[in-house]
Amino acid sequence: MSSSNFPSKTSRLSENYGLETFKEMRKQYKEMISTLPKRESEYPFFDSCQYEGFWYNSSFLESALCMQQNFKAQPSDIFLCSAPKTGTTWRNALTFSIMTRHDDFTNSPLLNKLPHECIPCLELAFLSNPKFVDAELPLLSTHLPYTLLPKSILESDNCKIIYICREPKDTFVSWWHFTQKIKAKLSSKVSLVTLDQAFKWFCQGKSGYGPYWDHILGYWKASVERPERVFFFKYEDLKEDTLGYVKKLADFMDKPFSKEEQERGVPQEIVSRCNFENWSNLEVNKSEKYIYENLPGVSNSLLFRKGDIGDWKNYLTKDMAKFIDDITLEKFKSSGLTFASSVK
Ligand code: PAP
Repeated sequence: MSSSNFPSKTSRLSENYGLETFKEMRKQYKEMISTLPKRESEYPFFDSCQYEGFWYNSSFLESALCMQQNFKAQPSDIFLCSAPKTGTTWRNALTFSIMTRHDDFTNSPLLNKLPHECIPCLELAFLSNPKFVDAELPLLSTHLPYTLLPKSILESDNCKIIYICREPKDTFVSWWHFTQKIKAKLSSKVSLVTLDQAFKWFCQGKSGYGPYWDHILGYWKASVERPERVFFFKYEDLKEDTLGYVKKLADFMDKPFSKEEQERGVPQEIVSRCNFENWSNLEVNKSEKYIYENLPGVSNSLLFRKGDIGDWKNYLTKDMAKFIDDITLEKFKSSGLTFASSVK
């Protein structure tokens, strides 16, 4: 990737940041986190705890709290935010491709790495190596709810947020499959979570980074208040008009396609490279390699399942669907936000 395309920058870590301070900070947060309400986690290797209304894996929360103090957003930064299983991988591949389109695609890191590895995830970077957030490209990703983003992002007049969300029933089904597969991979001795149990957790708001509806609402409200800073869109709309959204994303990122690029079909090229069929068939995306050292069981291939809209119909009873739809209607009433399949 050529560095000339991006502004030279100072570190995104606070001046007084050092490994010792970081270790000390984590120790203090660990103690605080040990006092929080807990529940059995859908992931076999983490505790789940509740903090300021949202459920987190304890280690991610520890890291998110350290980041709140130490992460300094830069004016040109773009934060790719989403709840899990809502289209993170696809949105990240598209935005990364838009941002790096002037480089030769045959050398693109996306051909050998997941978008997750090309774009630092805030809470995971702080868990393993905080210096990852000093990546050259001004793209960073996170599953954190709006309220837990570092203050330097919330208070910035410049940096931008791109948030993708997905219809709640499909998000639930995707999440359930994902967590089941991780458990199955890790050990045949780990008991799997039934669909009914997972459904109960999800509806009670206890899925990772949940309540899912509150996660969406935080970013939705921010996008209504500051549309020039927060771009909010839905997985379903991206599927329906991928080309239109690639252009809208490029405009929002201040990287609009020139007339000449449009004539050469550059936006179409990005759409077709990142579509589910092409993307999921890359060797790297079929790999059983684990994405993160500290997330055992999460292999690249797990991020690609079907990529369909309405797959919930294959798993949920009518009553279950109505139950989720009722929550969606209640939570989003008077917000102006709707999902087609939840509207009665
Ligand atoms: P993450 O939170 O673990 O990063 P995320 O990428 O947000 O996961 O969501 C995974 C979903 O996006 C999967 O949906 P499914 O379980 O219903 O199939 C996955 O298949 C889908 N997905 C991944 N890549 C693409 C793509 N290029 N186009 C459309 N959907 C995709």
